[in-house]
Formats: sequence, C-alpha cells, structure tokens
Amino acid sequence: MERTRSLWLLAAVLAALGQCHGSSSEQCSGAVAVQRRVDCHPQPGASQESCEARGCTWCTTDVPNAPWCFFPEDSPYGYSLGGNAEKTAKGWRVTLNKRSQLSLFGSDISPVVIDVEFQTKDRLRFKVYDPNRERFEVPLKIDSPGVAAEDTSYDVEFTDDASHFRIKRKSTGTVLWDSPLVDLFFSNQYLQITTAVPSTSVYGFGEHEHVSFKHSMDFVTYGMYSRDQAPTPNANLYGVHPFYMCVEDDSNAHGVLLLNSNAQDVSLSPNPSLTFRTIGGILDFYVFLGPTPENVVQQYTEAIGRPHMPAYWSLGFQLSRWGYGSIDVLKETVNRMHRYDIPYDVQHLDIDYMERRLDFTYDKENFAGLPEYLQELKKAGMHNVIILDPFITKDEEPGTYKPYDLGEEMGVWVNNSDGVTPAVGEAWPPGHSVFPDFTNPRTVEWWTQLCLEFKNVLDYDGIWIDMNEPSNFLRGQFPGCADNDINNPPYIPSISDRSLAQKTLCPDSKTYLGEHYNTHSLFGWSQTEPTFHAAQQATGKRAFVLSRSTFVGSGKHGGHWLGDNFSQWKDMHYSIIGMLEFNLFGMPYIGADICGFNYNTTYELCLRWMQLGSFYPFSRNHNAEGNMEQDPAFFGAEFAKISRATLRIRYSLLPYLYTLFYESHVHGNTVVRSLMHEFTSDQQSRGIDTAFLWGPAFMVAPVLEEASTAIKKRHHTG
Ligand SMILES: *[C@@H]1O[C@H](CO)[C@@H](O)[C@H](O)[C@H]1NC(C)=O
Ligand SMILES: *[C@@H]1O[C@H](CO)[C@@H](O)[C@H](O)[C@H]1NC(C)=O
Ligand SMILES: CC(=O)N[C@H]1CO[C@H](CO)[C@@H](O)[C@@H]1O
Repeated sequence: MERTRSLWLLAAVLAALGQCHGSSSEQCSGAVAVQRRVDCHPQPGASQESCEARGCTWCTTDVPNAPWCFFPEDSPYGYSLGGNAEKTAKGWRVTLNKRSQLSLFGSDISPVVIDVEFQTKDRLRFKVYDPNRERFEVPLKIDSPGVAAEDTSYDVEFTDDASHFRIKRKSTGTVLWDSPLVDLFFSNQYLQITTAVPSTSVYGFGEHEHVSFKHSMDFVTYGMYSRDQAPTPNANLYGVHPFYMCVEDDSNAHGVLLLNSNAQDVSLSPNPSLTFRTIGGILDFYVFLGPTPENVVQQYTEAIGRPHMPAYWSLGFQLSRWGYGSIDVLKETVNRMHRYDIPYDVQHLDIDYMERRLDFTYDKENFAGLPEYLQELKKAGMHNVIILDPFITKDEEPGTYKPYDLGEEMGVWVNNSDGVTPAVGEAWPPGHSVFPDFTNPRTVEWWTQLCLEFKNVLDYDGIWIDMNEPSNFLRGQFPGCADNDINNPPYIPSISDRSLAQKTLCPDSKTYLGEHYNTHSLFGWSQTEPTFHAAQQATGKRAFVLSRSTFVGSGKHGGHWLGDNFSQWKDMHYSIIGMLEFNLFGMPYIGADICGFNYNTTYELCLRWMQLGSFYPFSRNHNAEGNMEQDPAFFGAEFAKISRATLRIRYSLLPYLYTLFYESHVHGNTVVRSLMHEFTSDQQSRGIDTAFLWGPAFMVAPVLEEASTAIKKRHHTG
C-alpha cells in the first residue's frame, strides 16, 4: 500500500504531539484492532478520501504494512444467506445474495452459490461460483466419488447468526476455516475471501523465494502469477501454487488449495488470518484434514496427482552450464570430472548447443560432432538432457525451418485477441518469435513429432523446458496491448511491476482453453505433460522432464529447479526453504543450481554448496554465461576430493532415496521434509529451515555461513 507524503507527515506530527497512545495500537477510537484489519484498498494509492468513499475506515498506524484503509466491523459489503441449504448428492448447496449496491471494482455478481462436496473422509471441496454464467475453471481433473463421503473428519456449517462459513475438525473442535460473509467479494474481475486460521504455523504458497519456511503473519502479501523473474524475496516467480499447510496448536495439520489460475495474491495477517484475492475464475477450495503433515501431502497429491517416478539415473549428480561455447570446452569439462573421479551421471546442454538458439537444431560449427559425442557419453553409461525453449522464430527463410513451417500450417500458436493471427514477440532466437499454445491438442501433436524426430539427431534421455512462463522480452506482443479491462483490470494483484503483460504476452491473447488472462500461469503446466509423453515415447524409458514454470499438479510429469538464483550465501539457505515447499506442492524432484547461477561463485561458497547440493533430490551444478567455471573438478584436487566424498555419501544412500521416491509416487509422501513433519509436537521444530530430512530417517544440517566449520545451535522462535 502506498501512502502519500502528506499523510506520512500528518502521522508524524500527530505522533510528535503525543496524540497516539501505544506504539502498536490503532490511532482512532472505535476502529477494528490493527491485527484484525482486512485491507479495503488493496491496490496502491489509498487515501482517506478514496477509502471513505468506498465505505471503509481510514486509520493510520505505525505497525509496518498494516492496512490504513480497512473494512469496518459493520462492513457494507459482502453477502448474506439466501435461504436454507439444499441437499445434493455430494453434500449441500446454498445461495448467497449481495447485501448492498456498493461495489469495490464493479460488475458484482449476485446471487452466487456455495457448493460443498464431502469428497472423501479427509477431503472436502467448497466452491463459490456464479449459477447463471459459466466462468473459467482450471482443467485439472480431481477424482471424486458421486456421493457424499460418510464419517467425515470434518463438519461444515454456518454460524447460528448465519454470518460466518466454518469448517471444523470433528475430533478436536478446532475451527480450520472461518470466513465472514461480509468479507466475501464475487465480481467479474475481483474475487476475495478471508478466513481466520487456527495458528500462525502456516507454510507454503508459491512460487516465491521465502526467507523462512514458516511464514511471518505480520501483514505479508504474496502475489502469484508465473513470471520469468530471478529469485528475489517475495516476488512472484516462475510457478503458481496457491496451497498452504497449517499446523494447529495441538499439532494436528491441515492443508488448503485454492484451485485458481488467475493472477492472484494472498495476505497473511497476525489475527491470524488469510485474505485471498483473485481476478478471475471461481473460488474453488479443497481442504485436506491430515492430521499429520505427511497425511496432508498424501491427501493433496491423491487429489492433484502423485509425483512421477524418476529414473534411477536421474538421482545421480548432474552437470550443466550455459556458455560452454564449444564442444571442446564441454569435453574438457567432462574429462576433468572423470579424471578426478567425481560421481557424475548426467550432462545437460543449455541453449548454446543450438544453432542461433533455434529449437530442434544444434550448432554444427562450435558443436561439430555433438551427436557422436552424446552417443559416446551414453556408451560410457552417462545420460544426456537437452534444453528446449517454447518460442519459435518466424523469420527464417520459408522452407528452411520446419518447427515454424509445420506449426504455422497446423495453427498451433497462441493468437492475438482476434483469435486468428499469431501473437508475435521477441525472445532468444533471432528475429521475432511465436509461442506454441500447449493447451491446444494440435500443438501437442506438433511438439511430439518434433521431439521424436530430434531424438534421431541428438540422443537425449531427458528434456529440460525453460522460459515457459511464458517469457517474452517485451511488454506484451507486437504492437503492444490494447487498453481494455482484460489487459488492464480494475485490480492487479501484488505482482512485480503490477503488470500482467510485462515480460510475457497480452492477457487478451487467445489460447485454445481461453483467454491468456486465465491460462497464463498454466503455460508451463500444459507443456509438461506432452513433453513427458514425448520423452517417454522417444526414449522408450521412464521420462525425465525438468520445467521452470509449474502449477498445481506439475509434479505428476516433471521436476523443477529453483531458478536463476545467485551465487550468494543467503541463497544457499533459501534453497532449503524452496526445496521443502516444493515437497509440499507434490514436486519432490527439486533442487537449486549448485554454486549459484548468476554472478561468479567463490571457492568456499561453491564447496559448501556442493556439500548441501549433494543432498538435493535433483542434484545439479549449473552456471550462467560469462561466469567463471564452477564444476567440482575446476577448483583442483582438494575441492574435488571433498566433493567426491559428499557425493559418495549420496550415492551410497541412493537405494534409500529411490525408495523415498517410490513412497512418494505410490503414497504421496514427501521425499525431503522439514523436521516439523517428524517432530510435529516439538514447538521448536516448527521454525527450523536450516536443516532438513530425507524421509523420516536421515538429517542433513549443512554449513550455510562463510568462514565457519561448525553448525551453531540456533534458537528458533517457534
Ligand atoms: C489461432 O489461429 C489459427 C489460424 O491462424 C487457427 O488455426 C487456430 O485455431 C487459432 N487458435 C486459437 C486458440 O485461437
Ligand atoms: C567472473 O569471472 C569471469 C571469468 O573468470 C570474468 O571474466 C568476469 O569478469 C568475472 N565477473 C565479475 C563480475 O567479477
Ligand atoms: C536469494 C537472493 O539472495 N536473492 C537475491 C538475488 O539478487 C538480488 C540482486 O542482487 C537480491 O536483491 C536478492 O536478494
């Protein structure tokens, strides 16, 4: 929230005059207590005038990030119950009517319906939707029986005065979900719901670089919208996972998914409570009752799809870099890895293997002999992974670049708002590029054919799909985005640049599944499954797909790395948090770029990172173009010896790691987990994110600080 300079000054003057009592209490009488405030002006630029004009209360406070404009106790907004609940086959349904004509962002919808489905004993779904008009829904299939589950571990009810919607854990009476109907919004481009949560032990929401695994509830807002964005604390990154887990005070745990793919944000407040805001689709919630943290993830992945079973070889150490520049440098690197006898199973090829960064080509000058070399590596027992980007240049000579010519003929691109001309942007390849629309079945055919044919050129074992947010180096495609409500909605969630088009396509572009506005964050997700099947078909083996952009359910067909992070000590710590979170999201095949991607690493940082990274489920050292080399054989004998030793510990435990992946694939367990999963009743375990477990039985507590040779006993403030 932005405040005007004059209001800051006014607050300062009032403070100086001693008009304010207490450093953290509200400064206006009769107002809602600070910790209970729900923001009534979530977009920037609130002023007392604009606040009061919408019927809300304005009251400054010195509590950092607390809203100054918030809903009063007697909010004029929201909905009221429109009659009794009606029984349905799967549960019950009730109609809600809007309470007044006032509107925050226009186009309010009334009535709306809450539909409650008792899906399994430990899983319920409730969705709020428009009974009179279909709206976008995420096409993720979640199986549910046709009839209401019996003996459920939860109760769903309205309070006696019909003002709150509640979900309770039957065994303890704990209220897991508690939404005041006066805080509910359902308009065409603004949907909001607030709930109290039973404790401040809240985990999840992604993809972000979080600075702690257990969230701060001090008025923090996380935006979610897939974006090509180097990890920066709290910015919306490559993927979208609107899922959280909450550990209740008595150590029971539950999880909640908001199945929605529109740009959205969630605010965490100290009450403690959560406010979800999304700008499209419906409010489609799934609640998982646990009661252990592992049970929550098992139930979550039962719904969204169990993680795929990775190939055994892909648990080996992997090496990559952007900018080998030539096959000679690649060979030198591979040779010194072998010379130092460093455990090493997989070699990756980043975009510099391509001819002018064109998908489905290789550089026949700088990488002459690459096909033969990859086969040589395979004969020696290694495996190869190649990168593919989603954009395809349209500016090659007609008849010379099949990926474009065939795609054009088949009509596989994301289109402009007219629905017939392809969206044209700019990315790695020379000239201008078009973007395959993977939600279109024809695109899947096109992609599969190209992947299969390319296998005859480069003998790959796995495919790495990058830049699939989708990334575009412009703000929208040519000639820029039209000024309309789709491209410039009345509310833009708390995402980088407050822009839906920056670094990607215009929201009003057309994909097969609907407007890019709705499907943007599904781009990488929709590419992952067809790539998985193509890789499986091409290799005849278990597929390997590594995707930068992910969504709910991506773990079923792919793994993920934590993105283009930096060669900095703190990033090494944050990588543990990211790894724990992706295990909650049902994507246990996860790791960060060992030694850091951007910037030059240092001997000591890289060595410590090799030690930590030896225990990433996906263990890969990767580096950006222009940086010094950082493979574990580069730094000489001593470095190599230590790397070899930690990697050998990993390799000696591979049967255990593989078994954990099997458990994950079959039962949905996490592979890497927080100590809190195993020692839930120990309050101290709730905040630990500098150490982690492999399954239930093996703890890794790496050195994360420069110039230290021991792990300090840390005090965790639960
Ligand atoms: C995009 O336009 C092409 C024609 O250029 C058409 O064949 C295709 O169906 C369109 N796709 C979508 C999703 O609008
Ligand atoms: C990083 O290392 C490379 C290679 O040694 C060097 O050319 C480059 O200038 C270094 N970059 C910085 C920012 O120090
Ligand atoms: C994880 C991390 O430290 N991210 C950093 C990435 O680099 C930017 C720019 O230096 C920092 O602001 C982030 O903190």
